[in-house]
Amino acid sequence: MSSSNNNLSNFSSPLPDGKLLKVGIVCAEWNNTITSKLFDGALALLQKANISLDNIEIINVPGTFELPLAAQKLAQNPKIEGVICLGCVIEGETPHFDYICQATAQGIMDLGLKFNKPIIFGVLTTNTLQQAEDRAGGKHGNKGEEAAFTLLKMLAK
Ligand code: DLZ
Repeated sequence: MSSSNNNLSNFSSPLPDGKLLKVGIVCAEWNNTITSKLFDGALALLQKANISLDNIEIINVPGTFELPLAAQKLAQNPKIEGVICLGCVIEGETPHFDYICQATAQGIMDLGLKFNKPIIFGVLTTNTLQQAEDRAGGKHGNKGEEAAFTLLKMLAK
């Protein structure tokens, strides 16, 4: 179901408790006005789930394409149980959108399977800036919050 029919910040199940968890966030700087909101949403949700700032490792990377490499660095740490990857790719005039989205999604999936840890795809892939704003704390909720909630749900299984 598309996020326009399904608010990203409305969760149908209770928030799992994360008190004993250590997790990572990797956030892309490209489209920073959007990714900073995804980051704020993810961080707030993790803290609401009782994860202290000391137990959240944060890495910033230049763009979405660099997310898998930084997430791998975190995933290699046995103390880190899962990683949230945050980025925003907006379609432009050249085919960069397809290359970045495909490579990043594949890289993130491969990492999760390789390390047997949840590595969450908190990446907006939109046609317009407006669509990204709508999903970064706008009318369709916040993809960063949704990614953090997904991580907690996967770790609670
Ligand atoms: C190059 C590029 C372009 C055109 N667009 C985006 C984008 O919309 N979102 C994003 O996160 N990153 C973009 N990048 C940067 C790439 O992810 C990567 O950082 C560069 O290709 C590295 O040279």
